[in-house]
Amino acid sequence: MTDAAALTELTALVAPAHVLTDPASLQAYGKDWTHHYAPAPSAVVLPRTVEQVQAIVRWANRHRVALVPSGGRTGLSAAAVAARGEVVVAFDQMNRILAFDGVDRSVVCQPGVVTQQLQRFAEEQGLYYPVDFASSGSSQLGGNIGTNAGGIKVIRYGMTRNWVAGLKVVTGTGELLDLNKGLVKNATGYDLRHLFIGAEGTLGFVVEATMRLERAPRNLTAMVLGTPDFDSIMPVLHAFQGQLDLTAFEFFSDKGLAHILARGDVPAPFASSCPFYALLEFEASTEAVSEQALATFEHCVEQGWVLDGVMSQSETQLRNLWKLREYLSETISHFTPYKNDVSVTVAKVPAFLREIDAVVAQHYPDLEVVWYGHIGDGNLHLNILKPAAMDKDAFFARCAKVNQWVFEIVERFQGSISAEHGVGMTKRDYLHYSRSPEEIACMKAIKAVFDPNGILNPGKIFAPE
Ligand code: S2G
Ligand code: ZN
Repeated sequence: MTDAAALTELTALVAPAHVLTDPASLQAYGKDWTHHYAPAPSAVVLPRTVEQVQAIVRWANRHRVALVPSGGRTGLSAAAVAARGEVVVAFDQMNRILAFDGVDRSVVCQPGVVTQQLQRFAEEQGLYYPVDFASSGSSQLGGNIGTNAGGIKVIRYGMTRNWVAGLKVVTGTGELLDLNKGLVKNATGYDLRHLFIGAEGTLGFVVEATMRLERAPRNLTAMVLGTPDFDSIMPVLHAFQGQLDLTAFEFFSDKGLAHILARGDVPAPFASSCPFYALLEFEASTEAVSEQALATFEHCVEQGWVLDGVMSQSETQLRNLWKLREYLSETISHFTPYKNDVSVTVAKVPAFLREIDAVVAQHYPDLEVVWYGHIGDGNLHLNILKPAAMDKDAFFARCAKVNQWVFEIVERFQGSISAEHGVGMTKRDYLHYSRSPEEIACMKAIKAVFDPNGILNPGKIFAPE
């Protein structure tokens, strides 16, 4: 817990109104979208400048106070949860777009810029910021960079990492590093920016990011295709990838679709009901491309991989088809789902899916399992829904038991126990299934370089020593 004298000193570093200790603020700022840990910070501080962030980090070193970075609080691994009296450093007041360069197609942003704010700014310049996911309306760039956020366009545009041209970070000793400065080419030793991207605020806090933008896509068109089983989905991916430059390839199960249709505000893609659905997207830049897409659809039907399908004919229909996938996370959230976010190389997906599905069916015969994810990237989201009558802790304990079987399969397939949601606290006990002891030792050595007193987001990625 942070003592009164230290808090008085902290308050002097920022505007008094920017240190919060009331219970409502502690609850609101001390959490993310996970439900595993009760938020319990001792204070929340909202810096407005880089210099204030540096002063806060130096203050934390003097008083040995742990700091937890907080952005849009949409994280899914408890990486931004303050559960042990830490001080939350919330970047909501650092939310401005500082500069734009049309020649470099670069935007200089503060960490509190909301993802959707950057997407809209790019559109206003006739350009495109191509990292997108369900929470983009509230997630912040600093958090996207801290977790190397992925989402629904990775198959064509990659992860957040691919779009960071420059990064200013404040390290655990309070020093400011200005990394890569927006350069396209810079072969001058280690590219340190990539250490901080995906480090979940454990090596340094992002205080400014130079993001690259892409040309705007032309006439995006989506198809939703009903498939008879898991095994048919990957041949559909390969058939379409052989003919089109896909911007997305997602999947979801019939259970996922049922929850979406139960909302009553999203139309069904077509009349028939199928066990699984693929959602793919491409630029119908010419009539020939659209005809190729339809021909490939016919081929997939002939092969028995597809039972039914629809292609968007308008912007509205494109958006409605995407709602079938993008609304899933929010729609099932009130079932307090136990979430797994795993990945393997795309070639291994069919065999991997078969094994995981068998283990899940064996251990959760009585629980509802909802499958969806970015299957074109080899990334699957496995959500186990909590029955209303089941106690949350008992439910999480039961699901955690199954983790060992799920993660043993992930390890055997040389996959990742966390494809895009990060490690945080929810996955730190399983890190060894995807990272070797030597790798973990190197990561801890790097942590000691940038945060020698261990005040930056301790207990995240690695269990407390
Ligand atoms: C998705 C969002 C969070 C989740 O929908 O792709 O990454 O797993 C997820 O519900
Ligand atoms: Zn996802």
